[in-house]
Amino acid sequence: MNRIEANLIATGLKVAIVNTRWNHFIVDRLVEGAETAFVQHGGNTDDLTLVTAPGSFEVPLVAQKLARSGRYDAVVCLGAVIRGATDHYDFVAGSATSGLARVSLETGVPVAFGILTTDTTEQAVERAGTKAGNKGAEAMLAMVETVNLLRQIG
Ligand code: INI
Repeated sequence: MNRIEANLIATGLKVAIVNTRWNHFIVDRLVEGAETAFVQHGGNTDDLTLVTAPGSFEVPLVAQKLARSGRYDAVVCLGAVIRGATDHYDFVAGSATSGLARVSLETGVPVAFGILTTDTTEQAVERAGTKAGNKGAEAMLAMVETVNLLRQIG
């Protein structure tokens, strides 16, 4: 069997990060996690561009513009939609999810879904660098791997 697997070397990659002003006290931790993971894997902070959207609902549109620009190898989207905080949780979380999947498939640029969707603020904090790891770091590494994987497939 032929196998294609990618490494996690971020050297030379250019990545756009989209974050949100909504729930910034949590999302800031995700951004830190993403940046740290990028640098730990050989990336240069100067190759990261951070773009701030109002809320998770707006993230797919911003990600689409960044992906279409041709300037980035991947777009890492970071946010937090917390059920307790809104009646329209399902709509915001649902459109962010399907919007980002669409952007990735339509543009061919890897787009990470690093938007936390949780019932409580506590659960979001746990996933932003405390008890349950840092989903921003995971999203960044998933993008490094995906970019390298697509390059290997050719
Ligand atoms: N946006 C978020 O990113 N997280 C949330 O938890 C949230 N809540 O709770 O409503 C939220 N709403 C704003 C939304 O993303 C849009 O910015 C807004 O609806 C304007 O289009």
